[in-house]
Amino acid sequence: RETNTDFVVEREEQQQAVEPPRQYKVILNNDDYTPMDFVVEVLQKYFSKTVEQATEIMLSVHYQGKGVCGLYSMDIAETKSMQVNRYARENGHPLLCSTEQV
Ligand code: TYC
Repeated sequence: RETNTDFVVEREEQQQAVEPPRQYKVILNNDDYTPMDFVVEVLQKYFSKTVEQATEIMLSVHYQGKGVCGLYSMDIAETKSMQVNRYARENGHPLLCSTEQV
């Protein structure tokens, strides 16, 4: 018969085994050719940024070399990165989007 104490020990073991989901940064990299307006459009379209937020991130990438668009689980981060790279290529721009584990 399961005693109340057994139940508590079992719950503690379960809780120790639960790890927080890993997060991944989606990164935009600077280049010399992608138009600033296109980068702002990408940040609004794929990362739900306002035009003001998107402009701030775009300028930070332009001056610092790269910048974070958002934090997501691995599958969402990789999907967004692939969608951005495909959209950029379809429009003839070299814009590179990548992911990094936090
Ligand atoms: N450096 C680009 C330009 O001067 C703008 C740019 C910003 C490109 C951010 C890529 O991820 C990027 N037109």
